[in-house]
Amino acid sequence: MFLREQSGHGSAKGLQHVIAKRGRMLEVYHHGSSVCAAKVRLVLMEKQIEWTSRYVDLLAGEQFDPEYLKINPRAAVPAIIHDGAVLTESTLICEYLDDAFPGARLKPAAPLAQARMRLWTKQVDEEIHPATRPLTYVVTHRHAILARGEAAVEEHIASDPHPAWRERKRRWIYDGFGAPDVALALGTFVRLLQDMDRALEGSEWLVGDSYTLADGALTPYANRLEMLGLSELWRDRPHFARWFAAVKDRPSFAPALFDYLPQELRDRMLADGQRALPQVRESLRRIA
Ligand SMILES: N[C@@H](CCC(=O)N[C@@H](CS)C(=O)NCC(=O)O)C(=O)O
Repeated sequence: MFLREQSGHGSAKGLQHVIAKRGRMLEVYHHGSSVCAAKVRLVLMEKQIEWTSRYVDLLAGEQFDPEYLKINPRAAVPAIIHDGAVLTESTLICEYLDDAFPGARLKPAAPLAQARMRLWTKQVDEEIHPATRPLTYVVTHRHAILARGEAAVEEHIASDPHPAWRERKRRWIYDGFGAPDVALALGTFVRLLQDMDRALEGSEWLVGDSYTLADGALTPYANRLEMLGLSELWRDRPHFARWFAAVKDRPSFAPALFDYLPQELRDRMLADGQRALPQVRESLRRIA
């Protein structure tokens, strides 16, 4: 279970005791393939903040561990504990880290630019993140789950506490690209790429000429699209392509995106992405 890394701070006396003993350190609860957690790791790397890794293995169901649920009752990563305080929600965590720690400022100073930065991060939270899950499932996760046999598939679906999610997962796993919300998700990304390309035509980064939290927020999603074999989406988007190359060149990119991603998972995602190409192309033709 995930608390194994906290030797000497056993869970018997409860979370408050554990937090109090940890003092001023910054602990980050995260997982290698989580896009939201990668967003937070990017900020940590950009600002060169010292942090302690608390790995929550989502694939092993550690997000449902009762001790972790005390940190994030929504059973999701990332979460941080800093100076004894728990904070969840990746976008808020990123802003908090930028405000609370020295280092490069990732939030523009001007109020209007700040609002424009938040237009991007709001879109990530409200539209882009929800669209990522169906795509990731139908391109890659479903194959690994189906390979374990029918009983394991049912167990996987049943492990989700929310009935609506159970139904959606069932369709992603059994119907793949035929699941009802997949075309909608692809359409969301097609629109995103169009919006980003347009914004990047006039400036180096998403909000003006400095790298901001908006660029960091979108980076893990661009990377996920690429890993899932969806780079066709920016074949005719030269400004986006230039931005993505620049983001990849930053020293934060590789450690934030790949250091915690098990190689086997990375290879599987890339291979499944290639395998899904004909279906991706067919779906894109249908929604064009
Ligand atoms: N709005 C939340 C979303 C967090 C979220 O969905 N995290 C995913 C990983 S990216 C997760 O932990 N999922 C748990 C699961 O798959 O059961 C945030 O931005 O932090």
